[in-house]
Amino acid sequence: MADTALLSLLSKPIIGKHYRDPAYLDQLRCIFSEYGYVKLTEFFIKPVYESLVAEIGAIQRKKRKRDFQMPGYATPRIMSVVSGSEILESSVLLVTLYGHCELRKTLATIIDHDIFGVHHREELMVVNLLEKRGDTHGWHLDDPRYAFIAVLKATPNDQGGSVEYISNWRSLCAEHGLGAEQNVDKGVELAASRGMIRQAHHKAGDCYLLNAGECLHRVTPLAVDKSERWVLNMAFDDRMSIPFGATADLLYGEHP
Ligand SMILES: O=C(O)CCC(=O)C(=O)O
Ligand SMILES: [Fe+2]
Repeated sequence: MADTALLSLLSKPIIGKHYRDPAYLDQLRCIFSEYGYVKLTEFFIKPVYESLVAEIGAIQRKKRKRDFQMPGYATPRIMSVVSGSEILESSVLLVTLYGHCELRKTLATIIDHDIFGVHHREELMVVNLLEKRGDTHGWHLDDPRYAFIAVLKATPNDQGGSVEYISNWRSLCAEHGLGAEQNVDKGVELAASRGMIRQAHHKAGDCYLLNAGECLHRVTPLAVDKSERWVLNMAFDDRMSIPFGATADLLYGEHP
């Protein structure tokens, strides 16, 4: 994107004006505080969203395929990824958006806490692509607490690619003596038997905010051939610096 076009795009409001309505923000804050998840519809104004789609379309050419079982969680990662470091090297738009004051202020209002960007080159911002039947981003927690996700390509409602999440996962595990990041299948079964797994589906253009450090979450396997789901995940935290596990490097780091 040319510098002048970028400047003119990002010097005006970038987020839909309903996100400046205190009553609406308050409603979103309540939902997020109760569930750890809130859908943000028509979040970016159209020209910003369209530039985002074009930018991710270009960036996705750098994707790397992944197909493995994540150690610890013991859940599948069958997907393609573009890491934070690749995005940092190639997209002024995304880097500028990540630090954008209006974006951070709006998210902080919904989270009800100041937020910081994260200092992990691979994990501060990533692109995840599900591209064929069976592709899935299995159950996990993120290292940073808050994931702001923009959905750029989506599947129809009944064809997989839905987000499932378990609110208060860490407390559930603590209550039952389960490791929150180890062999999560048992805890997921327990949550399922108690009706604690929530599901959300998103169409292209939807965004959502997740307390990804507390809610175990996954994206269900794509159910049909020739379907695609693309997301951009921007990570934030209310702590200035945070500990990182090995999972982000395994998924996004440079290895064959
Ligand atoms: O694709 C999604 O909606 C979730 C992405 C996610 O969980 C992640 O990037 O850690
Ligand atoms: Fe995640």
